[in-house]
Amino acid sequence: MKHSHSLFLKVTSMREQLQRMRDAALQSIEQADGESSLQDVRVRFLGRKGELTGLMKGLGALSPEERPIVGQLVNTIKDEIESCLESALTSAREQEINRRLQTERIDVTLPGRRLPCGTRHPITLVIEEVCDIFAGLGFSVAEGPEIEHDWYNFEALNFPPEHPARDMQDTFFVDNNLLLRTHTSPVQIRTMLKQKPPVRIIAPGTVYRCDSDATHSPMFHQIEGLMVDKGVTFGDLKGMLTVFTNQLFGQKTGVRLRPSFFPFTEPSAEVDIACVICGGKGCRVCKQSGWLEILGAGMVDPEVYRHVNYDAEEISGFAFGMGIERIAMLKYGINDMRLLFENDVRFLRQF
Ligand code: 2NM
Repeated sequence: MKHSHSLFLKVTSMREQLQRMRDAALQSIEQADGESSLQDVRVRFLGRKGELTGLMKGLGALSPEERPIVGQLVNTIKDEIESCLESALTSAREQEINRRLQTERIDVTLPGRRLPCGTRHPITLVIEEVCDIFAGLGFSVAEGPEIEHDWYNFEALNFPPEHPARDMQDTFFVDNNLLLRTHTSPVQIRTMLKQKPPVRIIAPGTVYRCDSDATHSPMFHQIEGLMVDKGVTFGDLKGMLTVFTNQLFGQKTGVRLRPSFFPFTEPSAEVDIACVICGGKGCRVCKQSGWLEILGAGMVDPEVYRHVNYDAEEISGFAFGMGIERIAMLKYGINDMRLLFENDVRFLRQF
């Protein structure tokens, strides 16, 4: 009886202790604000060093009769705290998701931010347009080095040894036999050395001449063309260039050829178009002549064929060359060539 009375007392005191702990845990859960403070509550009561765990360690001190009674009580309260924590955690997570859905709301139908986008340089635009027109006439694009051997740039093109263009005054020399190409013609020479006729190429690119003033830049751009086959005539040249100028400047643009001279062509011609500014009446741009020179051209000289091992008795061909800066200025109404090299975005954005 004495024994059972003290058992009753001990168990009662443990039960009260456990119930206080449960009430404290449930209150903490109720007051907790969000997932992480709920995790703190879990640590405080159920963690390895938590209050309930501490009490469970005390079970060992109880008698065999007391132990199962209190043990069951501890488990019941542990389960109660745990399930209460679980449901509080679930609703805290739900609340957090709802909060984020409210505050992080985005309108996926809004237009995106535009990336700043550049424009192509007017020189590039003209090169592309000229290449496109000649692509339509069966020409393909060829390229070559900007640093050239004297032989490809002058010798093979029939420039005599004392020609003024070979002078230090006109050409940038890298050393005795190496120079910055003064035209893209060496590309045609390299192509003919590699390839038998028929040849139909255009060669766009940067070229260099020792010349710098209001109307000359030491670095500028050219497109040259070459067509070699059996039976190519001066009439083919004139026809191709007429189709070309009409496509570039408009169907009604007048075209004329004047006799000229180049070391690499014979006969040679200068090609004019009716002034695109005044329509041929005469103005400042065409110096009152009504005509603008835009191309040089001619039938390739047999001396050039000899250098590339072509048989001038078997084939014939024409070649032509034009400066891109001048065409860009005429096409877009640019009155100062320096605008093409300063790269002021306020200018470039207009194209
Ligand atoms: C021009 C004018 C006339 C030309 C000639 C050649 C080659 F390599 F075939 F001989 N290429 N380019 C040529 C002819 C260039 O530029 C005003």
